[in-house]
Parts: sequence; C-alpha cells; structure tokens
Amino acid sequence: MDRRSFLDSLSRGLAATTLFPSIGFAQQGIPKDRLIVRSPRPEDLETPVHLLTSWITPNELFYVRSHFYTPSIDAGAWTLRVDGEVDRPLDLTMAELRSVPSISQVVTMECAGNGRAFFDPPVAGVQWEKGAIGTAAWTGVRLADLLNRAGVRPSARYVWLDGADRGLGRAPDFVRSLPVEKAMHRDTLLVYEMNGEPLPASHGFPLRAIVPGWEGAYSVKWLTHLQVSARDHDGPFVQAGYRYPRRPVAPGSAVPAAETVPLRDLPVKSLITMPASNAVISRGVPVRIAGFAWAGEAGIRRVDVSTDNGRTWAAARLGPDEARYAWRAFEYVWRPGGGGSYLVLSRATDTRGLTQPIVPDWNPAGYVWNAIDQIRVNVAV
Ligand SMILES: Nc1nc2c(c(=O)[nH]1)N[C@H]1C(S)=C(S)[C@@H](COP(=O)(O)O)O[C@H]1N2
Ligand SMILES: [Mo]
Repeated sequence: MDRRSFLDSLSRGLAATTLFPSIGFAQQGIPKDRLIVRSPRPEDLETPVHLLTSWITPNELFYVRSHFYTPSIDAGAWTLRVDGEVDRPLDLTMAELRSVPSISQVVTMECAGNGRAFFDPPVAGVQWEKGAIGTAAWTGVRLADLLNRAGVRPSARYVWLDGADRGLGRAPDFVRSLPVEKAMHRDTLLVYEMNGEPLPASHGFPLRAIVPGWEGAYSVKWLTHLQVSARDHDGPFVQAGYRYPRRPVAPGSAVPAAETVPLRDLPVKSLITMPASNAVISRGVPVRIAGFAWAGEAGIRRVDVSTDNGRTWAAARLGPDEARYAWRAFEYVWRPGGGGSYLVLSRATDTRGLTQPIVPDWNPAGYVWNAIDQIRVNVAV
C-alpha cells in the first residue's frame, strides 16, 4: 500500500488532511486551545479525555510534553548527524531523508508520567491526570536503515538520541539512550510527518524518533544527533529520570538510583472517554460506555466493564481499527437498572494475560499509573 492510500485508509473519524510542501521553517504552532495547560512554557498540554473520540488523535488535540522551549528550526539548513561506533558517519539533509522510500505506522504514544496526579502520597512533577496520551499515523524512515548505512560496529550497545532543544538555565540537555536491539528493530522510526502533515513544531519538527510501545520519552523530538555507543549515556535523563524501582517499595520512600531499572515498554491500561466523568444520564436510556485500551509492545486481548463496583464484569466489544502498537477502541452498552450514582470501571487484559491492577505500585517519580479506570455516572432518578 502506498503512503497516500495508507493515510486515506485511516481517515475514519479524522478530518481531511493535506500534504504540505516538504521543506521549510518550523511550522507555526497549531492551535492547542482545547487542551489543559499544565505548563505554558515549556509547553506541557494535556488532552481532556472526552475529546479523545477517534482512533487517530488529530494533531491539534495531541498532548504535548516538552522539558524545555520548542526550538525554531530551518529545515533547509538542518542536518542529522549519525556517528560514534559506526564505520561511516553520516550527515543527512531533509531532502536525503525524504528521498528514501517512506513508511507509515499508527502508534500510540503515552508519557510515563500520565496519571501521576493519582499517586498517594503525591509525587513531584507535572500533575498529569488521564490525557497525556494520543495516537497518530507517523511517516518517515526506519532507524535501522540509517544505522545500516552508517555501518554499526559490533561494539555498539546503545544509540543516544539528542534533539535541538537546550536545557533551561543550568539544566542539562535532554538526551535519551536506546538499547541497540530496539534501535535496530524494523518498527522503530524517524518520522517527519504526523497524520499526513509535516511534524508540528511542538511535536518535533523537522524530525523525531518514534519508539513504538515504549514510554514517550524515548521518542526524542527535534532530532539533530544520533550517537552510537558501547556504553549507556551518563546524563540525568538516563541515569536519574525514567527509572523505576527494581522491587516494590513502601509508598513515600526514597529509592537510590542503584535500586532502579530503566522504564521501557508501557503496561496494559484502559481509559474510559465516554460518557464524561460525572455526566448526568436520563433514566431508561441505554448508556454507551466507550474508550481505548493499549499495552505497549503487546496487544489487547479483552476489556471488561463493571457497573457495580467490580462485583461483576462484562466483556466490552473491541473496535475495528487495529495496528500493532496502537490502542484499541472498546464499547459497552449499559442499561442501568434504576436511577442513582454509579461507578463505571474498565479493565483491560493484554495478549500476555497481564491485566490492570486495582492499585498500581507507588514509585518516587509517579510513572506508569495503570489502575483499572473509573468514572462516575449519575442516572436521573
Ligand atoms: N527533544 C525532546 N524530545 C522529547 C521531549 C523533550 O522534552 N525534548 N519530551 C519527551 C517526552 S517526556 C514525551 S512523553 C514525548 C511527548 O511527545 P509529544 O509532545 O509529541 O506528545 O516526547 C519526548 N521527546
Ligand atoms: Mo513523557
């Protein structure tokens, strides 16, 4: 399937998109006026979950997580440097990248800190609730193709990814380190289009990584430098951030770095997007409960819904749209027995048989909250 028909095939629920000329300055910010501002600058914007109504998230509704200011990049002057443990270092222009046959993939991206606001005791960091997640069709090239062109040496163990953003004040640069096996995986991409448009500035124009199934911070934006290395990067975004306790810890405790391991793939999780929490529903009318479920590198086997505080569960119907690393829609039609206030729960199970916990493990940075989701619905008496 060529790229255009691939994108056309995704168009269900997505407004028509236009292909823009490929080379130019960073796109002006797309309007993000419907998002929740967790920080205006650097930009941390959360999607209100009731706006997540389609399998593909439109660009103007896609959450933004940036540690530092969005760099303004002239794509005509921009190059990507590939060096380190390689036989032939490369300097690639955007025109060279675009001359390679492109591939498109629908991938769900979620910030490791999504749901941080729900941890008890509370933890420091952006207080994301449920909407630091979205799904897009990403178009670009395989990272493995570039690495093979450069000739990765047997000594290589990691690929360090660096973007054009700079640490604020004395803050260190945002650099992430990807194990070479995941970097060489055919599904790991460097992309220049998001839902058929050039990458918007907030999402990494002109080029970003897409590391499918793994927590969002691996998908480095505004890429300028890939350094292949025999060792892990020693910066704080690798050695301190995005790490998780090796064993479950008492809530509130301090965990030394030596007792942590890097976060990688996302755990199984579901999200009810409809009805909105605290909605008031008329009596006697069936209620459509809908949302999405995802599980990092695994697929979704089932989603169950409970309308009686988890005493009983019923299988939801899974939606028609599927892609290896994309969330799956679910739907359940509920006929409330009578008026009153109800908790509606959703619980996903992945293809490995893993299911969502009632209470996720507390961890000092508040990562990967994946409790069974819940909303409250009030049925008119
Ligand atoms: N260069 C750079 N890349 C980055 C970040 C950043 O701050 N700088 N944030 C990361 C994090 S934490 C996440 S969750 C995703 C968010 O991508 P989005 O803003 O396109 O949603 O980008 C990742 N890539
Ligand atoms: Mo993130």
